[in-house]
Amino acid sequence: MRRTLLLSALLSSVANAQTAAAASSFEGQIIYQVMPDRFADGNTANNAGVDRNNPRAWHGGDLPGLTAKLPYIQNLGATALWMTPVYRQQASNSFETAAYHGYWPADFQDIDPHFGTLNDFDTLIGATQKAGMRVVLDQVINHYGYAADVVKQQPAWFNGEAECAATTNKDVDCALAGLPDLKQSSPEVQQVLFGAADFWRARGVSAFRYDAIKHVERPFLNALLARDRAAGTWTLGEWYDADTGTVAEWQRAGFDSLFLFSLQAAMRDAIMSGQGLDRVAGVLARAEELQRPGEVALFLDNHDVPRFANGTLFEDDGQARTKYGLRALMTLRGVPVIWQGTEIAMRGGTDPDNRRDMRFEADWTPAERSVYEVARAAIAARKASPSLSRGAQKLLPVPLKLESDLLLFTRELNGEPVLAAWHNGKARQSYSIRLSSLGLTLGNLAATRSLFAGQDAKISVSGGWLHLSLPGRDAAAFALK
Ligand SMILES: [Ca+2]
Ligand SMILES: [Ca+2]
Repeated sequence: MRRTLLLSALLSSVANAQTAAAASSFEGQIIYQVMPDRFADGNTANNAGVDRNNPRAWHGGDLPGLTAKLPYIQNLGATALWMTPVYRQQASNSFETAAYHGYWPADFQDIDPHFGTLNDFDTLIGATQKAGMRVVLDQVINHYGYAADVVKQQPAWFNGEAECAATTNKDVDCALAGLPDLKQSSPEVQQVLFGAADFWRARGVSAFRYDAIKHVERPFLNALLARDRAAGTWTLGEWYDADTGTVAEWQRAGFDSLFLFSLQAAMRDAIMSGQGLDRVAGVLARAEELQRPGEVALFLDNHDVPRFANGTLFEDDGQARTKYGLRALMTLRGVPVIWQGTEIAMRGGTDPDNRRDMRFEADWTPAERSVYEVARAAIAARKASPSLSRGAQKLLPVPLKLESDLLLFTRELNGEPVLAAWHNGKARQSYSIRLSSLGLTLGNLAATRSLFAGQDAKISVSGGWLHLSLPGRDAAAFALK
C-alpha cells in the first residue's frame, strides 16, 4: 500500500517531464569506457596517497586529465564516454585496496578529491557537449563503501545479517562482497538514490550505467527507471554474466540496455582462444528475443574481466586477434563499448591487473599503434555505414561443415545491405557458397573490397554463387550494392 502511494506521488511529480522528454536511444553510438584514476593525470596537486607501483592504490588520474584527453577519445571515433564512478569515496583502504575504482562511495553527490572538484566535473561535461559527445555516468545503487561514515550514522538504511538470514532473495538482501547493502524499500534510501540521479542529471549527464542491478530491489528499480524514462535519460544495466534472456527480460522491465556478457564470452573464446564461431552464432540467433536489439551493449572486455588480449599467451598473437575482435565488434548490431586500452590490445589478468595505467601515443610500440589504426579504421567504417551502425541484423545459415570457421550475417538499413563475414581459420581461405542455401537473393557483383581500410578481403557474386576471399582470423564487412 505504502509502495503504491509512493509510486503514484512519484509519477505525478515527473508527469510534466514525461510529456516533454523524447525517447532516448544510443543506437549508432560508440562508447569509450574510462576508469578515471587509471586514465590520465591532469593535476598532480590532488595526488594524495598515490603509488603507481601498487596496483591497489590510487594512481593519480583525474577529471582534468580526462578532459585534456577528450580529443584522443574523439580521434579514435567514440561518440560517448562512460566513466566508472567519480563520487566521493571512503577515505580509508579496505582489504589493502584504495577506492580508486569508484565503487566504494561515501557521498553520492560530491566528487572524490582524487578525481578533482564538482567544478572539474562541470568543465568535463562542458567539453563533451562542445565535442558533441554523450556521457554515461556510472551509478552505484546497491551499496556504500565499507568505511563510509553513513554506515554507522544510518544503520536503518542497510540490510544486516538478520535481514539476510530471513530473506528468500539472497541476491538482493544479502551483502555483495560484504559491502554495506542498501535497503531500497526505505523511503529515506530512495530519497538518497533518486536525489543522486537528479543531481547528476542536472549537471548535464544524459545516460546512467547502473552497477550490480541483480542485487537491487525490483520495485525500486522499476521506479528509478520510470523517473529516468520521464527525464529522457538512457539506462544501461550491469547484470554480471547476463545472457540474451536476461537482457530481454530487463529491456521489457524498462532498461534501454544491458551488457550482453554471453556474447562477450563467446567472442573471447572464439576470437582470442581459438574455439569455434558456432557459439557466437548461437548467441546471435537469440537476438529476436530482444525488444530493442540495437541498444544492447557489446564489448570485448571491461574493468571486471581479464583483458581480451590476455586470452592468448603471446603479445603479438594477442594484438593480431584484438584486431580481429575489434573489426568483428564493429560489424554487430548493438552499441559497441571499448574499454580504455583495448584499442592497443593492453594485457592484464583479473582485477586489478586488468586496470593498468592507460598509455598514450608517445609510449606506444609500433605494434600497439597498428592495433589502434585498425580500431580507428573499423570504427570509421561503422560510422560511415548506416547499415552497420543501425541496420537490422540477419544471421545466415552457413553450411554445417563451415560453422566453426565461418560466421555470416547481413546488416541492412534503407535497402543498402552489408554482409559481415568472420573467418576463424588460421590461413587465408576462399569460399564459394550457393546464395539459395544462405537464403539470399543478389544480382551479380564484381569483386569488391571490405569496408575496413587496409584489409585484404574480397567478395563477388556470380550466377547464384557467393565468393569470398578472407584472410585468416579476421572479420570483414562488404557492401552488397
Ligand atoms: Ca591527479
Ligand atoms: Ca542489495
